[in-house]
Amino acid sequence: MTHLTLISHELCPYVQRAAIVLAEKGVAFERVDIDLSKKPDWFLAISPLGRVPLLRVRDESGKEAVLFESLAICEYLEETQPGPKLHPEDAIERARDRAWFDLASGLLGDIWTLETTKDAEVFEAKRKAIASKLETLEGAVSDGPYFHGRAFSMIDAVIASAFRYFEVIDAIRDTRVFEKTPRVRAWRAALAERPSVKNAVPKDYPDKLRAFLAAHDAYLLRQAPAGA
Ligand SMILES: N[C@@H](CCC(=O)N[C@@H](CS)C(=O)NCC(=O)O)C(=O)O
Repeated sequence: MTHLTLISHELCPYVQRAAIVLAEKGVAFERVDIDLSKKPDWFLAISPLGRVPLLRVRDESGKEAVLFESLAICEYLEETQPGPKLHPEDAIERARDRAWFDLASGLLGDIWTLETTKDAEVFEAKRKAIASKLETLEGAVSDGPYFHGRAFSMIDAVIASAFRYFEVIDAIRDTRVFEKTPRVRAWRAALAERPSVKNAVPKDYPDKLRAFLAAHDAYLLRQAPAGA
């Protein structure tokens, strides 16, 4: 049997994509979290870009391959692993979803800056960019509960970690990025309840994310109302 190891970081949103796909497919895997501020030598030796996630794939003969980039890993899992197919059967829908992956990754980039910037203007620009991307998605999402309706699919796995950030961010300071997007709000709520999504991060994820924000002296925290 093939042995899969997901090289991870506890907070990484890209890692969560692969963890969610593995859980949806019911595939056993080992997860190894590393400290990205002190990348181990063994990790640097096998990671072409020095980033997580990596997926180590060891076959029955002991031969090992290392995959990198979250979307490539998700596509590999979809092609090779048992369990439900996560991509739509229709080629047009599949192609569109892959196009939406690009927006989802752009959203993660915007959120990274929103949570790490020390600058008020940058924060506001990113807040607006995120709201605008969510408004674009509002026109594409189904009646729910998931992106394509009743079946959970790859686009759900790819975007869930972006939505999760706002459980912590909006508790500190309401960014109102979901204000004009009722369908995306409902989609986000459905994803938050999905076991594969819940279990893609440790139980103390909110505390760890807050500690990360504090370590970055984030504008988000500095501007938080007293007591938040
Ligand atoms: N495009 C990559 C992004 C992965 C990424 O940026 N991972 C971050 C952690 S969330 C990382 O490993 N950063 C370490 C670094 O850049 O030094 C993917 O989809 O996998």
